[in-house]
Amino acid sequence: MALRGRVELPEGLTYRDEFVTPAEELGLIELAAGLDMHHVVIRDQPSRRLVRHFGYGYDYESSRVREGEPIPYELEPLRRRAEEFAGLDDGSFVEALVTFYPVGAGINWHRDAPAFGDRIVGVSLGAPSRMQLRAGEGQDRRVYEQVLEPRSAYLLSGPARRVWQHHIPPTRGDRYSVTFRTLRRARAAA
Ligand SMILES: O=C(O)CCC(=O)C(=O)O
Repeated sequence: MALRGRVELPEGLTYRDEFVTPAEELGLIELAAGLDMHHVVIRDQPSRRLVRHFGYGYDYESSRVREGEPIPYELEPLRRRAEEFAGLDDGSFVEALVTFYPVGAGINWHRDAPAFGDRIVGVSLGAPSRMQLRAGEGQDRRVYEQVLEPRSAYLLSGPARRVWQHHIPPTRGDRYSVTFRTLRRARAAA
């Protein structure tokens, strides 16, 4: 789908290439490929992408967050690196979401659930893809497209997280992502 609007870098979007090494990428893909993942089902419609939540789970039907199985130790170094990238203390990222996008899968326009905190880091593995972002309506529509190279990471914070919507158009190759999120409740209590 064509992105129409004034091109503007969203405030709060930071992108970094080579966030993980090729060897780390291979290990992470191996880990992700071995996971038992499930399709996201929203209003009886299963998504093409597959997910597995750690730390906290997200119920897409009720929009509720609930505590789930612990983040696997193999993801801990990546979690810590993502926290440093986001300027967060050790232990801030309490949720790790592993997503598999087989060829042709993407994710629709959305903002991440308000239950999650203000800083979100996504790490891309496998096939390259694009993240498109949009904000505002009509004449005020602003748009941006960020290529997500394999091994890269992005940080969504501030307006890029709270105001802008993002989506990933159908991928041309198998892509994995690991998304780290804080909990608003946990941050408020800290
Ligand atoms: O795969 C990605 O990098 C984006 C994931 C995402 O937007 C989400 O799960 O809400």
